[in-house]
Amino acid sequence: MAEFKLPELGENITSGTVTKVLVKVGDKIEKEQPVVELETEKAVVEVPSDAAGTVQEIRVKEGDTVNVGQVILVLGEEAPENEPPKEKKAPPKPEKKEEPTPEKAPPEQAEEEAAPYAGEKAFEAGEKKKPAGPEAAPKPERAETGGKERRLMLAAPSVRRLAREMGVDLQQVKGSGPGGRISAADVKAQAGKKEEAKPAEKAPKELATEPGREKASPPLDSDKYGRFERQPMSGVRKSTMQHITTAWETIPHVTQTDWADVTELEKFRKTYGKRVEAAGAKLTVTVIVVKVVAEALKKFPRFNAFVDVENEEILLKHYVNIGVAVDTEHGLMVPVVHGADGKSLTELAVEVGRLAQRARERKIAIEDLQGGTFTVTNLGGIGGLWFSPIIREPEAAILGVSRAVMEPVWMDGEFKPRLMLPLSLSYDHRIIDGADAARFMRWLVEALEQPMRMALD
Ligand code: CAO
Repeated sequence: MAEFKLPELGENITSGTVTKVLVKVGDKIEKEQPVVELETEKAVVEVPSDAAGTVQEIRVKEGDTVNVGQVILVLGEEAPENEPPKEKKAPPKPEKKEEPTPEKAPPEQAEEEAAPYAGEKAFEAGEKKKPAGPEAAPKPERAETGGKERRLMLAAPSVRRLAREMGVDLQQVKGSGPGGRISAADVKAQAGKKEEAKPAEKAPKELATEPGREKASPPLDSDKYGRFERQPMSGVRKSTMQHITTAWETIPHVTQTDWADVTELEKFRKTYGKRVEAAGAKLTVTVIVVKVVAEALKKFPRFNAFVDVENEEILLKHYVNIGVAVDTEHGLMVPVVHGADGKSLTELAVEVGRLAQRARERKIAIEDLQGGTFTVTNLGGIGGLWFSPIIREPEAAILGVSRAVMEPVWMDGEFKPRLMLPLSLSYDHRIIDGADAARFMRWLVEALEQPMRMALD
Protein backbone atom coordinates (compact mmCIF):
# COMPACT_ATOMS: atom_id res chain seq x y z
CA MET A 1 0.00 0.00 0.00
CA ALA A 2 1.30 3.44 -0.85
CA GLU A 3 -0.15 6.83 -0.26
CA PHE A 4 -0.16 9.31 -3.10
CA LYS A 5 0.11 12.81 -1.72
CA LEU A 6 -0.48 16.10 -3.50
CA PRO A 7 2.96 17.00 -4.86
CA GLU A 8 4.62 20.41 -4.80
CA LEU A 9 2.86 22.57 -7.38
CA GLY A 10 5.46 25.31 -7.34
CA GLU A 11 5.44 29.11 -7.26
CA ASN A 12 3.71 29.71 -3.94
CA ILE A 13 0.87 27.33 -4.67
CA THR A 14 0.08 25.50 -1.47
CA SER A 15 -3.38 24.12 -2.12
CA GLY A 16 -6.13 23.61 -4.66
CA THR A 17 -9.77 22.66 -4.96
CA VAL A 18 -10.69 19.29 -6.42
CA THR A 19 -12.86 19.93 -9.46
CA LYS A 20 -12.98 16.33 -10.63
CA VAL A 21 -11.85 12.92 -9.38
CA LEU A 22 -10.67 11.07 -12.46
CA VAL A 23 -10.33 7.55 -11.04
CA LYS A 24 -12.47 5.14 -9.05
CA VAL A 25 -11.67 2.67 -6.34
CA GLY A 26 -10.58 -0.54 -8.02
CA ASP A 27 -9.10 1.20 -11.06
CA LYS A 28 -5.67 0.02 -12.12
CA ILE A 29 -3.71 3.13 -12.89
CA GLU A 30 -0.40 3.80 -14.57
CA LYS A 31 2.38 6.04 -13.35
CA GLU A 32 1.77 9.60 -14.65
CA GLN A 33 -1.95 8.92 -15.14
CA PRO A 34 -4.00 11.94 -14.07
CA VAL A 35 -6.00 11.09 -10.97
CA VAL A 36 -7.64 14.34 -9.99
CA GLU A 37 -8.33 17.66 -11.64
CA LEU A 38 -7.41 20.48 -9.33
CA GLU A 39 -8.15 24.18 -9.53
CA THR A 40 -5.18 25.96 -8.04
CA GLU A 41 -4.66 29.64 -7.59
CA LYS A 42 -3.19 29.76 -11.07
CA ALA A 43 -5.01 27.25 -13.21
CA VAL A 44 -6.96 24.06 -13.44
CA VAL A 45 -4.47 21.22 -13.71
CA GLU A 46 -4.56 17.47 -13.86
CA VAL A 47 -2.48 15.90 -11.13
CA PRO A 48 -0.71 12.74 -12.29
CA SER A 49 0.00 9.82 -9.98
CA ASP A 50 3.63 9.23 -9.10
CA ALA A 51 3.18 5.46 -9.12
CA ALA A 52 1.26 2.65 -10.77
CA GLY A 53 -1.12 0.42 -8.82
CA THR A 54 -4.72 -0.26 -7.95
CA VAL A 55 -6.75 2.45 -6.29
CA GLN A 56 -7.66 1.17 -2.84
CA GLU A 57 -9.04 4.32 -1.36
CA ILE A 58 -9.82 7.86 -2.50
CA ARG A 59 -9.38 10.40 0.27
CA VAL A 60 -10.72 13.45 -1.54
CA LYS A 61 -13.91 14.40 -3.32
CA GLU A 62 -15.07 17.15 -5.62
CA GLY A 63 -15.09 20.51 -3.87
CA ASP A 64 -12.47 19.56 -1.26
CA THR A 65 -9.54 21.88 -0.67
CA VAL A 66 -6.36 19.84 -0.72
CA ASN A 67 -3.02 21.00 0.61
CA VAL A 68 0.38 20.06 -0.76
CA GLY A 69 1.42 16.89 1.08
CA GLN A 70 -2.13 15.78 1.78
CA VAL A 71 -3.04 12.20 0.86
CA ILE A 72 -5.19 11.95 -2.26
CA LEU A 73 -5.21 8.21 -2.90
CA VAL A 74 -4.08 4.98 -1.39
CA LEU A 75 -2.64 2.63 -3.96
CA GLY A 76 -2.11 -1.09 -3.59
CA GLU A 77 -0.97 -4.01 -5.70
CA GLU A 78 -4.33 -5.73 -5.91
CA ALA A 79 -7.92 -4.62 -6.35
CA PRO A 80 -9.66 -4.30 -3.02
CA GLU A 81 -11.56 -7.35 -1.85
CA ASN A 82 -15.33 -7.75 -2.10
CA GLU A 83 -16.62 -5.64 -4.94
CA PRO A 84 -18.21 -3.17 -5.13
CA PRO A 85 -15.44 -1.10 -3.61
CA LYS A 86 -15.86 1.77 -1.22
CA GLU A 87 -14.31 5.09 -2.09
CA LYS A 88 -13.87 6.13 1.48
CA LYS A 89 -14.52 4.51 4.78
CA ALA A 90 -17.82 5.80 6.11
CA PRO A 91 -17.39 7.78 9.28
CA PRO A 92 -19.09 6.41 12.40
CA LYS A 93 -22.76 7.21 12.08
CA PRO A 94 -24.35 9.48 14.63
CA GLU A 95 -26.99 7.59 16.58
CA LYS A 96 -29.98 9.71 15.76
CA LYS A 97 -29.33 10.68 12.17
CA GLU A 98 -30.65 8.21 9.64
CA GLU A 99 -28.05 7.71 6.95
CA PRO A 100 -28.90 6.10 3.64
CA THR A 101 -28.10 2.42 3.77
CA PRO A 102 -26.10 0.68 1.05
CA GLU A 103 -29.39 -0.71 -0.33
CA LYS A 104 -30.75 2.80 -0.70
CA ALA A 105 -27.58 4.40 -2.02
CA PRO A 106 -24.02 3.34 -2.80
CA PRO A 107 -21.38 4.28 -0.21
CA GLU A 108 -19.98 7.15 -2.22
CA GLN A 109 -23.46 8.58 -2.50
CA ALA A 110 -23.90 8.36 1.23
CA GLU A 111 -20.63 10.23 1.57
CA GLU A 112 -21.95 12.99 -0.62
CA GLU A 113 -25.17 13.42 1.32
CA ALA A 114 -23.21 15.52 3.75
CA ALA A 115 -21.95 17.75 0.95
CA PRO A 116 -23.80 20.86 -0.15
CA TYR A 117 -25.06 19.43 -3.43
CA ALA A 118 -26.11 15.86 -3.04
CA GLY A 119 -26.72 15.27 -6.73
CA GLU A 120 -23.11 15.63 -7.83
CA LYS A 121 -21.80 12.45 -6.32
CA ALA A 122 -24.74 10.45 -7.52
CA PHE A 123 -23.64 11.41 -10.98
CA GLU A 124 -20.25 9.86 -10.32
CA ALA A 125 -21.93 6.75 -8.97
CA GLY A 126 -23.79 6.44 -12.28
CA GLU A 127 -20.49 6.82 -14.05
CA LYS A 128 -19.18 3.64 -12.45
CA LYS A 129 -21.74 1.64 -14.38
CA LYS A 130 -20.98 3.25 -17.72
CA PRO A 131 -17.35 4.15 -18.22
CA ALA A 132 -17.81 6.78 -20.95
CA GLY A 133 -16.22 10.26 -20.50
CA PRO A 134 -18.34 12.52 -18.35
CA GLU A 135 -18.46 15.53 -20.66
CA ALA A 136 -19.23 13.38 -23.69
CA ALA A 137 -22.02 11.36 -22.14
CA PRO A 138 -23.83 12.96 -19.25
CA LYS A 139 -25.22 10.53 -16.75
CA PRO A 140 -28.42 10.67 -14.78
CA GLU A 141 -28.44 12.22 -11.37
CA ARG A 142 -30.15 10.44 -8.52
CA ALA A 143 -29.91 11.23 -4.90
CA GLU A 144 -32.04 11.24 -1.85
CA THR A 145 -32.74 14.26 0.18
CA GLY A 146 -34.66 14.10 3.37
CA GLY A 147 -35.94 10.66 2.49
CA LYS A 148 -37.50 11.92 -0.76
CA GLU A 149 -36.13 10.37 -3.94
CA ARG A 150 -35.05 12.88 -6.55
CA ARG A 151 -35.67 12.56 -10.27
CA LEU A 152 -33.11 11.18 -12.68
CA MET A 153 -31.39 14.13 -14.33
CA LEU A 154 -29.25 14.27 -17.46
CA ALA A 155 -26.70 17.05 -17.51
CA ALA A 156 -23.03 17.42 -18.35
CA PRO A 157 -20.64 18.40 -15.52
CA SER A 158 -20.17 21.84 -17.05
CA VAL A 159 -23.94 22.36 -16.91
CA ARG A 160 -24.04 21.15 -13.29
CA ARG A 161 -21.27 23.58 -12.46
CA LEU A 162 -23.22 26.42 -14.09
CA ALA A 163 -26.34 25.42 -12.15
CA ARG A 164 -24.37 25.50 -8.91
CA GLU A 165 -22.93 28.90 -9.73
CA MET A 166 -26.37 30.29 -10.61
CA GLY A 167 -28.01 28.71 -7.58
CA VAL A 168 -30.33 26.59 -9.72
CA ASP A 169 -31.56 23.23 -8.48
CA LEU A 170 -31.36 20.82 -11.41
CA GLN A 171 -34.45 19.07 -10.07
CA GLN A 172 -36.47 22.13 -10.99
CA VAL A 173 -35.17 22.32 -14.55
CA LYS A 174 -36.99 20.91 -17.55
CA GLY A 175 -34.37 19.58 -19.97
CA SER A 176 -34.97 20.51 -23.60
CA GLY A 177 -32.45 18.06 -25.06
CA PRO A 178 -32.85 14.43 -26.14
CA GLY A 179 -34.16 12.28 -23.29
CA GLY A 180 -34.68 15.41 -21.19
CA ARG A 181 -30.99 16.32 -21.17
CA ILE A 182 -30.47 19.68 -19.49
CA SER A 183 -28.47 22.28 -21.37
CA ALA A 184 -26.78 25.45 -20.14
CA ALA A 185 -29.63 27.42 -21.78
CA ASP A 186 -32.19 25.45 -19.72
CA VAL A 187 -30.32 26.33 -16.54
CA LYS A 188 -30.19 30.00 -17.47
CA ALA A 189 -33.90 29.98 -18.33
CA GLN A 190 -34.68 28.43 -14.94
CA ALA A 191 -32.51 31.02 -13.20
CA GLY A 192 -34.50 33.74 -14.97
CA LYS A 193 -37.82 32.23 -13.83
CA LYS A 194 -36.64 32.04 -10.26
CA GLU A 195 -35.63 35.66 -10.22
CA GLU A 196 -38.94 36.79 -11.66
CA ALA A 197 -40.91 34.68 -9.22
CA LYS A 198 -39.18 35.96 -6.10
CA PRO A 199 -39.59 39.25 -4.34
CA ALA A 200 -36.05 40.41 -3.69
CA GLU A 201 -36.36 40.70 0.04
CA LYS A 202 -37.48 37.10 0.34
CA ALA A 203 -34.81 35.58 -1.85
CA PRO A 204 -32.28 34.48 0.77
CA LYS A 205 -34.89 32.78 2.91
CA GLU A 206 -36.49 30.94 0.04
CA LEU A 207 -33.16 29.69 -1.10
CA ALA A 208 -32.28 28.41 2.30
CA THR A 209 -35.31 26.13 2.21
CA GLU A 210 -35.05 25.08 -1.39
CA PRO A 211 -35.31 21.28 -1.53
CA GLY A 212 -32.12 19.36 -2.06
CA ARG A 213 -29.81 22.20 -1.13
CA GLU A 214 -28.27 22.45 2.27
CA LYS A 215 -26.09 25.44 1.58
CA ALA A 216 -26.08 28.01 -1.19
CA SER A 217 -24.93 31.51 -1.95
CA PRO A 218 -28.07 33.52 -2.59
CA PRO A 219 -28.12 34.43 -6.28
CA LEU A 220 -29.78 37.71 -5.46
CA ASP A 221 -29.31 40.06 -2.61
CA SER A 222 -30.54 43.57 -2.23
CA ASP A 223 -29.52 46.92 -0.87
CA LYS A 224 -31.48 50.13 -0.66
CA TYR A 225 -30.92 50.83 -4.38
CA GLY A 226 -32.07 47.49 -5.71
CA ARG A 227 -31.01 43.91 -6.24
CA PHE A 228 -27.54 42.54 -6.81
CA GLU A 229 -25.92 39.22 -7.23
CA ARG A 230 -23.08 37.64 -5.27
CA GLN A 231 -20.72 35.60 -7.36
CA PRO A 232 -18.07 33.40 -5.77
CA MET A 233 -14.57 33.90 -7.19
CA SER A 234 -12.90 31.01 -9.00
CA GLY A 235 -9.38 29.96 -8.02
CA VAL A 236 -7.98 31.65 -11.12
CA ARG A 237 -9.80 34.88 -10.26
CA LYS A 238 -8.54 34.79 -6.65
CA SER A 239 -5.02 34.29 -7.91
CA THR A 240 -5.33 37.16 -10.39
CA MET A 241 -6.66 39.40 -7.63
CA GLN A 242 -3.87 38.49 -5.27
CA HIS A 243 -1.02 38.79 -7.76
CA ILE A 244 -2.22 41.98 -9.38
CA THR A 245 -2.78 43.63 -6.03
CA THR A 246 0.71 42.68 -4.89
CA ALA A 247 2.28 43.88 -8.14
CA TRP A 248 0.33 47.13 -8.08
CA GLU A 249 1.20 47.84 -4.48
CA THR A 250 4.88 46.90 -4.64
CA ILE A 251 6.07 47.88 -8.12
CA PRO A 252 6.20 51.54 -9.12
CA HIS A 253 4.92 51.24 -12.69
CA VAL A 254 5.53 53.55 -15.60
CA THR A 255 4.08 52.80 -19.03
CA GLN A 256 5.98 53.87 -22.12
CA THR A 257 3.99 53.88 -25.35
CA ASP A 258 5.02 53.91 -28.98
CA TRP A 259 3.95 52.36 -32.23
CA ALA A 260 5.64 50.40 -34.94
CA ASP A 261 5.00 50.54 -38.65
CA VAL A 262 4.31 46.87 -39.38
CA THR A 263 3.17 47.29 -42.98
CA GLU A 264 6.09 45.26 -44.32
CA LEU A 265 5.96 42.79 -41.47
CA GLU A 266 2.31 42.08 -42.24
CA LYS A 267 3.31 41.18 -45.81
CA PHE A 268 5.93 38.83 -44.42
CA ARG A 269 3.36 37.31 -42.05
CA LYS A 270 0.91 36.68 -44.88
CA THR A 271 3.59 35.22 -47.18
CA TYR A 272 5.36 32.95 -44.71
CA GLY A 273 2.30 32.20 -42.62
CA LYS A 274 1.49 29.38 -45.02
CA ARG A 275 4.78 27.63 -44.25
CA VAL A 276 4.10 27.88 -40.57
CA GLU A 277 0.63 26.50 -41.16
CA ALA A 278 2.27 23.45 -42.69
CA ALA A 279 3.81 22.87 -39.26
CA GLY A 280 0.31 22.98 -37.79
CA ALA A 281 0.63 26.45 -36.29
CA LYS A 282 -0.27 30.07 -37.00
CA LEU A 283 2.20 32.87 -37.56
CA THR A 284 0.39 35.46 -35.47
CA VAL A 285 1.25 38.97 -34.37
CA THR A 286 1.84 37.58 -30.88
CA VAL A 287 4.39 35.07 -32.14
CA ILE A 288 6.35 37.70 -34.04
CA VAL A 289 6.34 40.05 -31.05
CA VAL A 290 7.57 37.25 -28.77
CA LYS A 291 10.44 36.60 -31.18
CA VAL A 292 11.47 40.26 -31.31
CA VAL A 293 11.15 40.67 -27.54
CA ALA A 294 13.26 37.56 -26.94
CA GLU A 295 16.05 39.14 -28.96
CA ALA A 296 15.63 42.49 -27.23
CA LEU A 297 15.91 40.92 -23.79
CA LYS A 298 19.37 39.63 -24.63
CA LYS A 299 20.45 43.16 -25.49
CA PHE A 300 18.67 44.80 -22.52
CA PRO A 301 19.18 42.42 -19.57
CA ARG A 302 17.58 44.82 -17.06
CA PHE A 303 14.23 44.00 -18.69
CA ASN A 304 14.85 40.31 -18.06
CA ALA A 305 15.56 40.67 -14.36
CA PHE A 306 13.96 40.28 -10.93
CA VAL A 307 14.36 42.65 -8.01
CA ASP A 308 15.63 41.19 -4.75
CA VAL A 309 14.46 43.91 -2.40
CA GLU A 310 15.71 42.24 0.75
CA ASN A 311 19.29 41.94 -0.47
CA GLU A 312 19.11 45.07 -2.59
CA GLU A 313 20.20 43.18 -5.67
CA ILE A 314 19.04 42.87 -9.25
CA LEU A 315 18.88 39.30 -10.52
CA LEU A 316 19.72 39.32 -14.20
CA LYS A 317 18.35 36.16 -15.73
CA HIS A 318 20.52 34.42 -18.28
CA TYR A 319 17.55 32.62 -19.77
CA VAL A 320 14.60 34.10 -21.62
CA ASN A 321 11.20 32.69 -20.71
CA ILE A 322 8.35 34.75 -22.08
CA GLY A 323 4.87 34.55 -20.59
CA VAL A 324 1.98 35.06 -23.01
CA ALA A 325 -1.29 36.33 -21.55
CA VAL A 326 -4.18 34.18 -22.71
CA ASP A 327 -7.79 35.17 -22.35
CA THR A 328 -9.75 32.06 -21.37
CA GLU A 329 -13.35 31.61 -20.34
CA HIS A 330 -12.22 30.88 -16.79
CA GLY A 331 -10.00 33.95 -16.58
CA LEU A 332 -6.59 35.28 -17.50
CA MET A 333 -3.80 32.71 -17.67
CA VAL A 334 -0.17 33.27 -18.54
CA PRO A 335 1.60 30.19 -19.89
CA VAL A 336 5.32 30.54 -20.44
CA VAL A 337 7.40 29.90 -23.56
CA HIS A 338 10.63 28.57 -22.08
CA GLY A 339 13.86 29.32 -23.90
CA ALA A 340 12.05 31.69 -26.25
CA ASP A 341 15.33 33.19 -27.48
CA GLY A 342 16.48 29.86 -28.89
CA LYS A 343 13.34 29.18 -30.90
CA SER A 344 12.58 29.91 -34.53
CA LEU A 345 9.39 31.69 -35.50
CA THR A 346 7.83 28.38 -36.48
CA GLU A 347 8.81 26.77 -33.18
CA LEU A 348 7.42 29.75 -31.31
CA ALA A 349 4.19 29.55 -33.29
CA VAL A 350 3.81 25.88 -32.41
CA GLU A 351 4.57 26.52 -28.75
CA VAL A 352 2.35 29.59 -28.33
CA GLY A 353 -0.48 27.75 -30.08
CA ARG A 354 -0.05 24.70 -27.88
CA LEU A 355 0.10 26.69 -24.67
CA ALA A 356 -2.91 28.87 -25.52
CA GLN A 357 -4.96 25.81 -26.42
CA ARG A 358 -3.96 23.93 -23.27
CA ALA A 359 -4.77 26.97 -21.16
CA ARG A 360 -8.20 27.34 -22.75
CA GLU A 361 -8.93 23.63 -22.31
CA ARG A 362 -7.90 23.90 -18.64
CA LYS A 363 -5.28 21.27 -19.28
CA ILE A 364 -2.15 23.31 -18.79
CA ALA A 365 0.69 21.74 -16.82
CA ILE A 366 1.94 23.64 -13.80
CA GLU A 367 5.46 23.83 -15.22
CA ASP A 368 4.05 25.59 -18.29
CA LEU A 369 2.87 28.38 -15.98
CA GLN A 370 6.16 28.84 -14.19
CA GLY A 371 9.53 30.42 -14.72
CA GLY A 372 8.57 33.50 -16.74
CA THR A 373 11.03 36.37 -16.97
CA PHE A 374 9.00 38.80 -19.12
CA THR A 375 5.41 38.91 -20.35
CA VAL A 376 3.70 39.79 -23.62
CA THR A 377 0.00 40.59 -23.61
CA ASN A 378 -1.73 41.08 -26.94
CA LEU A 379 -5.23 42.55 -26.92
CA GLY A 380 -5.09 43.22 -30.66
CA GLY A 381 -7.53 40.42 -31.49
CA ILE A 382 -10.16 42.37 -29.58
CA GLY A 383 -9.33 45.98 -30.43
CA GLY A 384 -8.42 49.23 -28.74
CA LEU A 385 -5.26 51.29 -28.74
CA TRP A 386 -2.68 51.61 -25.94
CA PHE A 387 -3.23 50.38 -22.39
CA SER A 388 -1.22 50.09 -19.18
CA PRO A 389 -0.45 46.42 -18.47
CA ILE A 390 0.45 45.43 -14.93
CA ILE A 391 3.81 43.76 -14.44
CA ARG A 392 3.80 40.14 -13.36
CA GLU A 393 5.76 40.33 -10.18
CA PRO A 394 8.67 39.49 -9.74
CA GLU A 395 9.33 40.32 -13.40
CA ALA A 396 10.55 43.79 -14.32
CA ALA A 397 8.46 44.61 -17.38
CA ILE A 398 5.55 43.63 -19.58
CA LEU A 399 4.77 44.55 -23.18
CA GLY A 400 1.19 45.27 -24.17
CA VAL A 401 0.26 44.97 -27.84
CA SER A 402 -2.89 46.55 -29.24
CA ARG A 403 -4.65 46.30 -32.57
CA ALA A 404 -2.67 47.34 -35.63
CA VAL A 405 -4.55 50.08 -37.48
CA MET A 406 -4.11 51.87 -40.80
CA GLU A 407 -2.91 55.41 -40.18
CA PRO A 408 -1.77 58.25 -42.44
CA VAL A 409 1.97 58.53 -41.89
CA TRP A 410 4.10 61.38 -43.26
CA MET A 411 6.76 59.73 -45.43
CA ASP A 412 8.88 61.10 -48.24
CA GLY A 413 6.96 64.34 -48.37
CA GLU A 414 3.44 62.84 -48.37
CA PHE A 415 0.96 61.01 -46.19
CA LYS A 416 0.92 57.30 -46.83
CA PRO A 417 -1.43 54.68 -45.39
CA ARG A 418 0.65 52.49 -43.05
CA LEU A 419 -0.28 49.68 -40.69
CA MET A 420 0.68 50.87 -37.22
CA LEU A 421 0.97 48.59 -34.20
CA PRO A 422 0.48 50.30 -30.81
CA LEU A 423 2.84 49.09 -28.08
CA SER A 424 2.66 49.76 -24.33
CA LEU A 425 5.62 48.86 -22.16
CA SER A 426 5.10 48.91 -18.39
CA TYR A 427 8.34 48.72 -16.44
CA ASP A 428 9.53 48.64 -12.86
CA HIS A 429 10.86 52.14 -12.31
CA ARG A 430 12.91 50.98 -9.31
CA ILE A 431 15.39 49.25 -11.59
CA ILE A 432 14.65 50.70 -15.01
CA ASP A 433 15.03 54.38 -15.80
CA GLY A 434 12.75 56.13 -18.25
CA ALA A 435 15.55 56.62 -20.77
CA ASP A 436 16.33 52.89 -20.70
CA ALA A 437 12.69 52.11 -21.30
CA ALA A 438 12.53 54.52 -24.23
CA ARG A 439 15.66 52.92 -25.71
CA PHE A 440 14.27 49.41 -25.24
CA MET A 441 11.00 50.45 -26.85
CA ARG A 442 12.71 52.13 -29.79
CA TRP A 443 14.77 48.99 -30.34
CA LEU A 444 11.57 46.92 -30.45
CA VAL A 445 9.96 49.35 -32.87
CA GLU A 446 12.96 49.38 -35.18
CA ALA A 447 13.21 45.58 -35.11
CA LEU A 448 9.52 45.24 -35.98
CA GLU A 449 9.90 47.74 -38.80
CA GLN A 450 13.25 46.44 -40.06
CA PRO A 451 13.84 42.89 -38.80
CA MET A 452 17.50 43.02 -39.88
CA ARG A 453 17.89 45.56 -37.08
CA MET A 454 18.00 42.57 -34.74
CA ALA A 455 21.27 41.43 -36.27
CA LEU A 456 22.87 44.85 -36.39
CA ASP A 457 24.59 44.86 -33.01
N1 CAO B 1 -3.22 43.72 -34.42
C1 CAO B 1 -4.05 43.40 -35.42
N2 CAO B 1 -4.65 42.21 -35.51
C2 CAO B 1 -4.41 41.32 -34.54
C3 CAO B 1 -3.55 41.61 -33.47
C4 CAO B 1 -2.95 42.86 -33.44
N3 CAO B 1 -2.16 43.22 -32.44
N4 CAO B 1 -3.52 40.54 -32.66
C5 CAO B 1 -4.30 39.62 -33.19
N5 CAO B 1 -4.85 40.09 -34.33
C6 CAO B 1 -5.77 39.40 -35.21
C7 CAO B 1 -5.21 38.07 -35.59
O1 CAO B 1 -4.38 38.18 -36.73
C8 CAO B 1 -6.46 37.29 -35.86
O2 CAO B 1 -6.96 37.61 -37.11
P1 CAO B 1 -7.26 36.48 -38.21
O3 CAO B 1 -8.24 35.59 -37.55
O4 CAO B 1 -7.78 37.28 -39.36
O5 CAO B 1 -5.95 35.84 -38.45
C9 CAO B 1 -7.46 37.82 -34.84
O6 CAO B 1 -6.97 39.11 -34.51
C10 CAO B 1 -7.56 36.99 -33.58
O7 CAO B 1 -6.27 36.90 -33.06
P2 CAO B 1 -5.85 36.09 -31.77
O8 CAO B 1 -6.39 36.68 -30.54
O9 CAO B 1 -6.08 34.64 -32.00
O10 CAO B 1 -4.31 36.50 -31.89
P3 CAO B 1 -3.03 35.82 -31.48
O11 CAO B 1 -3.01 34.42 -31.90
O12 CAO B 1 -1.92 36.68 -31.90
O13 CAO B 1 -3.15 35.91 -29.89
C11 CAO B 1 -3.45 35.21 -27.68
C12 CAO B 1 -3.09 34.79 -29.08
C13 CAO B 1 -3.38 33.97 -26.81
C14 CAO B 1 -2.48 36.23 -27.18
C15 CAO B 1 -4.86 35.84 -27.71
O14 CAO B 1 -5.79 34.94 -28.23
C16 CAO B 1 -5.34 36.29 -26.35
O15 CAO B 1 -5.80 35.50 -25.54
N6 CAO B 1 -5.27 37.61 -26.14
C17 CAO B 1 -5.77 38.23 -24.93
C18 CAO B 1 -4.66 38.43 -23.91
C19 CAO B 1 -5.19 39.13 -22.69
O16 CAO B 1 -6.26 38.82 -22.18
N7 CAO B 1 -4.44 40.11 -22.20
C20 CAO B 1 -4.86 40.89 -21.09
C21 CAO B 1 -3.98 40.59 -19.93
S1 CAO B 1 -4.22 41.71 -18.62
O17 CAO B 1 -5.71 41.42 -18.16
